[in-house]
Amino acid sequence: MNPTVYVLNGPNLNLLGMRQPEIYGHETLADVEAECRRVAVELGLEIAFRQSNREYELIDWIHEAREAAEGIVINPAAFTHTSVAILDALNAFDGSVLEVHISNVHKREAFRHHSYVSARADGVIAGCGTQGYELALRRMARLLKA
Ligand code: DHK
Repeated sequence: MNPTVYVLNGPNLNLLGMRQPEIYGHETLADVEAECRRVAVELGLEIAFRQSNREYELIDWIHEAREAAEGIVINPAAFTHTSVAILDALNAFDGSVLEVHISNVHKREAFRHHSYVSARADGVIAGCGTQGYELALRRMARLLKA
C-alpha cells in the first residue's frame, strides 16, 4: 500500500491567491491541492490535504496522523511563529515532518524569522512559492523510501 502523507495548512491559507498576492502569489489553495494530488500520484503517495484557521484542529489532525500517516508536510502559517502546542504535537509524531513556507520568511519581518516547528522538522522549504509543496512531497517520497 502507498504511504500516506498529511499536507496540513494553517490560518489564512484559505485566502491564498486573494490575500497579498505580491507575497503569496496568485494560485489558490485549491490549485495547490490539485498540484499536490498530481505529484502524489506520480510519487506513489496517498495524501490527505487540509486547512484550518483553528490551532486545535491542526493539533487534532497531527494526532490523527500518528495512526494514519507516515509523513506530514505542514505550512503552519502564522502558528509557525507562536505555537509551542503544534511543536509538541509534532514531537509526538514518529514519522517524517517537512515544514513549508510559501514566502521567504527570512527576508521578511523579524518576528517571522523564528519557527517553533523547525525544532522538529526534518527539512524546511521557504521562499519557493507554492512550488514548495511539490518540492516537499518529492523530498518526503525520498525520505519514506530510505
Ligand atoms: C504564511 C503565513 O500566513 C505567514 O504567517 C507566515 C507563511 C509565512 C508562508 O510563507 O507560507 O509568516
